[in-house]
Amino acid sequence: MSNEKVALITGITGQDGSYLTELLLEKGYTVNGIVRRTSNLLRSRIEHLRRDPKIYDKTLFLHYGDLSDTTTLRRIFREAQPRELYHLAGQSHVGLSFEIPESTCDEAGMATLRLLEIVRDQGQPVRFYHASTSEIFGSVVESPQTEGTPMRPTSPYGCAKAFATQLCRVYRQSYGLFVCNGILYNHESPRRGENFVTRKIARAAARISRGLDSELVLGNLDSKRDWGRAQDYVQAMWLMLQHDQPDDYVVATGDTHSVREFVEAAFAVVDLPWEKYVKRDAAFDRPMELTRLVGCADKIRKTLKWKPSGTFQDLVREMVEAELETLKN
Ligand code: GDR
Repeated sequence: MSNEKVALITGITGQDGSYLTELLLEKGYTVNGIVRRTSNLLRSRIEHLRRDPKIYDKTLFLHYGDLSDTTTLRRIFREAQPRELYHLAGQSHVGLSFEIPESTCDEAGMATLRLLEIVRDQGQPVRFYHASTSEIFGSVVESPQTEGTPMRPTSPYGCAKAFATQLCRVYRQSYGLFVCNGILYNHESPRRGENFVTRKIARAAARISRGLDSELVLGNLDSKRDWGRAQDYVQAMWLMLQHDQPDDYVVATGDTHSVREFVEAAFAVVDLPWEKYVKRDAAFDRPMELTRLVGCADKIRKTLKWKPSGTFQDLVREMVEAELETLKN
């Protein structure tokens, strides 16, 4: 009799994958993660778990694989026998998706199709979480956006995610698979990749305050985003797969702030005048920019009793303080 609490995560070394792994391990799951041969496991966000002999190869297993390699993916499914699949992997930088559109679309779009096909062939039912995104809404027709807002993506990444989101719906309706789209708005943490704007700002504020850098070069300061905490958002992913019905949910705070406000708040933590250090460079602008995205999370709040924690100021402080802490080492 197989253990019911077995999860498989694609993108386990990413921000969300690492927090989700911690959450599932706490809940008594056996967690399997797919990692690329090229992943730098040594400095990865799950290194503390990999070094823990009570966890690694006991309740946490890593499998080498690639999202373009169906044979290996099928082998991993056979070995791990997962009951829940969290599909988080893929190139997720919107700006970069204009420079490498083909690989972005293959990872965000086609890989989801491959996984849906594999899940469809499994002997045991597998609950499937797909990491969808607010980027599917693109040039929005309404604000705030809900699960019913039409998809009008404006980047290669957004287009691929829209394709994958709709495919998940098709597989749910056509084959009765338990597939959920988590339509997540921006979610941040000290583990955010360094080329996303919040981490870039937090890191620069900390380094400038310690005299290690002298300026911060950014793109559009007027863009507004609905920024939440990654730790809360992985909780939402898990809740979706525990519900009795598969469905799609917007996960957001409902509150927006501009990039400029993030900068102001971050430099306030280190008590420096931001105007002195921040420069603008159009090289960081995107060919098409979404200036305002804000989500309505009423459905997940009501149905799954999820809610975000903390304030925008708390999030900025947490990120800047984490950067200051790393500079001590
Ligand atoms: P986003 O996140 O594109 O919203 O996608 P990002 O942090 O990259 O950009 C947010 C906003 O900041 C503006 N900006 C800059 N962005 C970056 N990266 N670097 C800069 O120097 C800079 N200056 C200004 C951007 O133009 C944008 O308006 C994130 C990703 O995690 C996606 O994978 C995810 O799907 C969505 O959030 C929800």
